[in-house]
Amino acid sequence: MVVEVKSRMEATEANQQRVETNILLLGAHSVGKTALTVRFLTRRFIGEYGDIESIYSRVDRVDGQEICINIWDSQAGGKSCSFSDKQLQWADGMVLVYDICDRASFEVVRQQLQLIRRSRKMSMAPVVIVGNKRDLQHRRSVSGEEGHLLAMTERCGFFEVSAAETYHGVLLVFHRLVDLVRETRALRKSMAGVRGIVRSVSAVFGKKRAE
Ligand SMILES: Nc1nc2c(ncn2[C@@H]2O[C@H](COP(=O)(O)OP(=O)(O)OP(=O)(O)O)[C@@H](O)[C@H]2O)c(=O)[nH]1
Ligand SMILES: [Mg+2]
Repeated sequence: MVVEVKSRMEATEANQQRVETNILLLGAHSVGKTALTVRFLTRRFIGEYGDIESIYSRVDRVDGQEICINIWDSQAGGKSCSFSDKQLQWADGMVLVYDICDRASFEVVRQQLQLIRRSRKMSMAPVVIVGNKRDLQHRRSVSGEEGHLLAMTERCGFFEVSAAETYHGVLLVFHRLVDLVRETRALRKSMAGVRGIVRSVSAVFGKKRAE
């Protein structure tokens, strides 16, 4: 079951102009998906989190535009890398999280990326990869370079953060993804415009040739 939680901010600031951005958080069990979500929403790190899969919302102003950021904090089944079609259909962009101390969780992100790139809707979708638990340097098993390389190869954003230690790094992750979603939407819109022009021009010239 997925619980939908609307923040107080969103409830009080109803606005027709508001743009919705749906962000899906994926990654293996215990990498810190809920910790990152809670940090972003409340600026706090609680330490232990329940196992409820939820969609949360927060309203932010980015470049003067009000954006309602909906976050689907998914629940991982063990080291499983699966996710549903429903989640893919819902998402505008994704955050793929691994734990820098857990190599298996990095492999889960790699597999999830492959599955995402193979799906029709998400093949070009914005993705940000996050190596979490940066505070645990002494237990690191995935280097920053490896994370960077994967992100570069797959055209993704990349951050290493600690949900336990800082709010700012976590804020950058979500805002970077919101930016990427906006860029993708603008690109799709301009491509649709060009396709429209091409259609009109071919209709006119096709007609002329037929006359
Ligand atoms: N040291 C450290 N611990 C963290 C950090 N982020 C999360 N944790 C801890 O890691 C454990 C798992 O965090 P969760 O946020 O519940 O992980 P999750 O990915 O949501 O796990 P599932 O919902 O079961 O898939 C908790 O004990 C957190 O306190 C971090 O940045 N540093
Ligand atoms: Mg969780």
